[in-house]
Amino acid sequence: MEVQILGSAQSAAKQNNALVIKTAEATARVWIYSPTVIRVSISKNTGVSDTSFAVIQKPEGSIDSKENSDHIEVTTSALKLSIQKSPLRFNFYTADGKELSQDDSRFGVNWQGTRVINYRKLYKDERFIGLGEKTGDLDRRGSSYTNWNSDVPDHNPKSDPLYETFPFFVGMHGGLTYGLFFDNTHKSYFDFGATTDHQMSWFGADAGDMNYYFFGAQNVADIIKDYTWLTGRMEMPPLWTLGYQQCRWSYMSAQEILDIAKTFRDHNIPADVMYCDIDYMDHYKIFTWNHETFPDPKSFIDKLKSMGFRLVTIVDPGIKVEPGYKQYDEGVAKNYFATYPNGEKFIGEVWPGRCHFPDFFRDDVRKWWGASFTALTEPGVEGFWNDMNEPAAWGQNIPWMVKFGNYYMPEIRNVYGMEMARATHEGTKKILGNKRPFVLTRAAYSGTQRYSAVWTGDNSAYDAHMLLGQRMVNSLGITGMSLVGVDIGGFSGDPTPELMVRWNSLGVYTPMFRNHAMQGTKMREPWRWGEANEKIIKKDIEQRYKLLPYLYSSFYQSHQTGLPVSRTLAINYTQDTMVYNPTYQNQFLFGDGLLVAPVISTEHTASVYLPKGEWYRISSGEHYEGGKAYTVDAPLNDLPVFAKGGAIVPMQNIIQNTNEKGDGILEVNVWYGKEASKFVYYEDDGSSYDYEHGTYHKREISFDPANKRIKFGVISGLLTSKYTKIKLVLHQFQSNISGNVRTVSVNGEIKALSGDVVMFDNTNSAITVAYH
Ligand code: MIG
Repeated sequence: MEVQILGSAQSAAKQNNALVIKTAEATARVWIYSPTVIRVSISKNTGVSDTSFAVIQKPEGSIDSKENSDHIEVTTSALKLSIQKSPLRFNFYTADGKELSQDDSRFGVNWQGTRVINYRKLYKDERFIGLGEKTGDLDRRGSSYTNWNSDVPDHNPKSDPLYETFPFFVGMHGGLTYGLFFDNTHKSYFDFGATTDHQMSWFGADAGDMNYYFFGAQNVADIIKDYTWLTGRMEMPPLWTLGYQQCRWSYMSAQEILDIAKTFRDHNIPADVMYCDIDYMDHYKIFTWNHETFPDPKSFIDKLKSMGFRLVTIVDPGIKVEPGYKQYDEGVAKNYFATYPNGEKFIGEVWPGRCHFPDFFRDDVRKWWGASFTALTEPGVEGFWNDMNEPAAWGQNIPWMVKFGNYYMPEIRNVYGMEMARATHEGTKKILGNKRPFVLTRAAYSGTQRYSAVWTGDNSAYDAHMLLGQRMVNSLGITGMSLVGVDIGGFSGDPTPELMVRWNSLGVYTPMFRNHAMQGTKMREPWRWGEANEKIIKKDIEQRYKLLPYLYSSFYQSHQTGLPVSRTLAINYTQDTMVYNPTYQNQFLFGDGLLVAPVISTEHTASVYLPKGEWYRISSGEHYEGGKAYTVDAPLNDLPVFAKGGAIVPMQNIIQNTNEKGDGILEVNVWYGKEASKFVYYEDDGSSYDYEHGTYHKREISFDPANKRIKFGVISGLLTSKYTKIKLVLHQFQSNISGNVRTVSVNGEIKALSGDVVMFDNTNSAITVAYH
C-alpha cells in the first residue's frame, strides 16, 4: 500500500468562483457557500466532478482571498480559512482569529492506498456530536464509526454500522463550535481520537475525494441551520403522521387490520395510522395485493378511512424475477435494473426469492418506480414505507462490480436508500396531486430529510435499546432528520408490560410515534397489557393528541430552520458539561419548551439534570431551579417531563384521530418564567401543499414578564384557524415566584380569571393579555 501525504502548493489561482491550488499529488479547490460555510475539495482527478446527492446549494459567485509567501487567506464576514502552502494545510478561524479547527500539521490530507483521509488536530477539551443514526454515547470523543448502510437486525447498543449514513458532525472546544460535512458516499470512517492516542481526530473514505463543507457558526443551532440550508429541509408532514401509528409484521389480512382499527375506536384510544407489512402482497411482489387476504383493497381502505385511519404499506426494492409480473416485465424491457459490467442483470435473494434491483440512480427508473405506486394509491394508500433499501439481500453484500447508473456498488451503496425514498416521494407526490405523501425509509444519506421520515430499524425489547433509540433520535436531529421514530416496544423480543408502558410514554415525545413488532412476537396493541396498563397507555396517547398544535408548530420550525423536534440538550446547552454525562445524555428538549427525561422501566425514580433556568414538572407543577441534578419520582404513569420557565405550549382537547375537528379551543399553556420568551404558532390544513402558497395561519405568541404581558401577534397567512377560542392557562403565575395574579385583561377588557384560566375569542388581530 502506498501512503502519500498532501505536499506543497505549486500554484494557486482563482478560477471563476473557486480558488484552485495544485500540488504534485492533487488539486485542491475552495468555494465559499455562505459567510459561515466553506467547501474544500481535494481530488486526484483533474476535473472536479460536482455531483452531490446531498447538497442543494451553489457556491457564491466570487471568493475573497489574498496570498503572501507562505499562506493564502480566504475570508468571509464570519470565517477565515488560512491555507498554509508548504505543505498544504487548511486551518479555520473565526473572523476575529479564534482557532476553530486545523489539519494535523504532519499528516493533513493523505492517501493510504485508494483511501483518502484527513487527520485533524484534536483539542484537549474537544467533544463531538452528530453522525446521525449511530450507537454509543452522545459525546463521540474516543469512539470511531463506519458508514456502510447495512441491514442489522440484531444490533445492540454498540453495533456499527447500522442502516444510515450521515457524515456530518459538530466539534466543540474552548467555548467554540464548528461543523463538518464530509460529502463522500463511499464507505467512510470517523475517528474522534479513538485510535490516535487522542492526538488527532480523523475521517476518510475508501475512495473518492476529500470533499468537505466546514461550518463556522458559533452555536450548534446555527450550525444545524446551515447544514440543513445546504442539504435541504423537510416539507410539512401530513398531520395524520403525527398521530399514533400501529404497525406489526404482519397483520395478515384486511379483516385483521379492520378489527384492530375498530378496537382502537371501541376502547377510545386515539390512533391515526395502520400499516401493512410485507404479507399484504402476492408472494412479496411489490405493487401487488394478495387477493385472498386482501380481496378488495379499495373497500378495505374505505372502511379504514370511515373509522378515521390512514393506511401505510411497505415496499421493498427487490423486484421478483418472474415473467408475467408487470414490474418485472417492464423493468426487463426497459433495462431498469442494476447490472454486472457486461450488462447481465444482477440477481439477489430477498423475500420474494430471486430479485432484480431497480437502478434508482437513473431519472427514468425513478419516474417508472414512482408511477408504479398507482397500484397502492388508487385503492387509497397515502403512506409508503421503504424497507430493505441498504440494499439488503440475503448474504448482505452485493458484488462490488454491480452497476447502478454510472457507479459501481461501493460508490453509492450509502445512497441507494435515499434515492429509493426520493423516487417514492417524487412519484407519489405527483400521483397524489396536491396531497402530501408520507414516506418512511430505513436506509438514508444526508439530505434524505427532503423526501422522507426515517426509523431506526430493528431494535429490541429491552431498556438499553429504548435509551439507545432516544439517543439516535436526538442524534438524527443534529443531522437534519426531524421526523424520526423507533419501534415503540422494541421490534424483536417481547417487552415486559412495564417496558411497554414506559416506552409508549416516551413515544408520546418521539417525533414519529409508531408501535411495531416482529413476526412471532406477542401482540402489542395498547389493550394487550391488562386493564391498568391500558389506562396508562391510553392516557399517554391522549397526551400526544393534546400536544398536536405544539408538535405541528415544532415541525414548522424544522421545515423553516432545520432545527429538530427532539433536541439533544447539547444543542441549547452546549457548554454545560453535565449534558454529556452518561446519566443525563438521553435527555432532550421536545420543541422549544419541554424537557423529557427517559427512564428505564425497572426504575421508579429518576436522576434528572435540569440546565440553568426555571423548570416545572408538567404533571405536578412542582418548581425546580435549574443548573442542578435532582432525584424525582418516575412511576410508570408519570414520565418526568418539565416545562421551561416561559414555555409556551399550545394544546387542544383530546380527539380520537386527526380528522376530528375537536372543540375549537386552542389551549395555550404558559409557564411562568423570569425571562421573556416567544413561540411561533403555526397551523395549516395539515394535508395539502396550499401552505406553500400562503394558506396557513401563523402568529407569534410572546411572554414578557417585565411588562406582565402575553401577546398574540397579528396573523400572517390566509387560513382561518380551526380554533375559534383561546383558553390561556397561566401556570405558576399564582405563586411567590411571580407574585399573585389578581386581574387579567384582554385587549384592555377585564376578564374573569377562573383558577389559572382565561378564555377569549381567537381573533385575527393582535391580542394583548395583561395581568396584574
Ligand atoms: O427482513 O418487512 O426493519 O420493520 O417489519 C425483515 C418485515 C424485513 C425489516 C424491517 C421491519 C419489517 C420487516 N423487515
